Parts: sequence; structure tokens; C-alpha cells
Amino acid sequence: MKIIKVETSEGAQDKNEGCQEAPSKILEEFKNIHTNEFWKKPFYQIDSVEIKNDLKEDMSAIEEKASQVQGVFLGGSHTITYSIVKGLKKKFKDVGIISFDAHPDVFKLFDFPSHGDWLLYLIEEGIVKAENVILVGIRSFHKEEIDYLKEKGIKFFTMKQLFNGLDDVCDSVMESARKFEALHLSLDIDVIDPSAAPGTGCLEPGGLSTREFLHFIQRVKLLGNIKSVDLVEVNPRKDVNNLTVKLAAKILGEFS
Ligand SMILES: [Mn+2]
Repeated sequence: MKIIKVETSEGAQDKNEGCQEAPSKILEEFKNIHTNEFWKKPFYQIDSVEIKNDLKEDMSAIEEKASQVQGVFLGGSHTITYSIVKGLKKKFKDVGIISFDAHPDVFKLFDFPSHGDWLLYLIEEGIVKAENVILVGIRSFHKEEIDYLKEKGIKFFTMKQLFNGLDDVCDSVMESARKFEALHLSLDIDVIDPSAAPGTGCLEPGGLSTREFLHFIQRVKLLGNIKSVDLVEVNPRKDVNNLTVKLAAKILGEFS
């Protein structure tokens, strides 16, 4: 497995200041993962994207890397997903996304992609077809966002739906996602309940338990078309007892 460190600077201006420290902290903790849940010793190589604190340059650097290298992109802000998927699109015609996130991320914030609207930009710019997007675990959104998801035909599974049958949702997600030529998995740590992942910018009660999330991704990772993964929005400065960083390292282990 290749792990690509992306130390984004974005987030420094908003409430998620500190998330740029996550890649180093998670990799430090990753050394303590001796075996994953399949009793496999994680094997990995570290790569990185050099960040220059210039939004345009940084976005094209991530895009470039994603067009060349397959692996797990370790952020950082959720903004990086925009550039990763754009890079993937250079190699594959039909790209799909499964996004594990408490938020739909289709609420326009600025005139450039950010952590709250990266998906909106991907769809509006025609990089990803709306019907190739699957959202899992959403539970905090503007009414306009749900209207947008419905209008565009984006598949979404709220936390409430997940509670009624986790494996049924997982079956539907996998059935849809296996049809894409190339699949990107986006893992926003805030999909997990803040009681288990407090180190993040937006705390949204009522999320997945760690066990439920692991079960879900252990099934999803069996899909043969996954080309890239991102793990984002961990904020070590907001963490409690390093719990969220440890959880992120454990998740990383499951992909090796
Ligand atoms: Mn989120």
C-alpha cells in the first residue's frame, strides 16, 4: 500500500485549524499497528505531496500525484478530495465516489473548492456524474443540500437509514459502486460518532460506532475497482487522549 501524505494548509483560517498536523501524527501512531484485523502486518511505502500554501499550486500538485499514484491520501482537509478525484479522472473515464461523511458537502462556501463544497464542484464541473456518487452516514445538512441531492439523483444513506439495517445499506452501496470503472473512497472521520472520534472540526452526534464503520469498510474494500482512498478531517489539536489519531491509524491498517 502506498500512503500519500498531504499536509494541507487550508483549515488554518477556520474552525478546523490544526488538521494539517494529522498526517504526521497518524503515521507516528501507525507504527504501533502490528497487525490489522485480518492478522496482516501492514506493509506500506510513504509518498508525499509538497504543499506550498498556494491554493492553486497545491491543488494541481495533488491532482498530478493522484493521476500517477494509487493509494491512500492522508489529509488534511476534505478539500483534497476535489483534486484527487480530478487526478483520477485523467486516467479513467467513469469515476465514482463513495463518501463516508456526516455532511453531504454540497453547500457552496467560496468561489473555489473547500472542505464543505468539494463534491458540489466535482459535480458542477462535470468531473463526476451525480449518479456515480454515493453518500453514507449523513446527518447534518441544510435543507437546500437535500434538495440538491434529490434533484441531481445523488444516492445517499442517512445515519437514520443506516441504523435500520447497516448490512442492507452496505449491500446497496456495493451493488451500485461495483459498476464504476474507477472508485474513490473518501473517509471523513466525522462520519464516526464524536464520542469515538472527538478530534475533528465539526462534531455531529449520532454517528457510526467505530465497530460499525470498520465492518462497513472491511466489506467495501473487497470491491475490485477501488483506485484511491482519502482519510481526512482528523484534527490532533482537538483530540482527546490521541483517540481519533489512533482510530485513523487503525483505519489505515485495514487498507494495507
Ligand atoms: Mn464532514
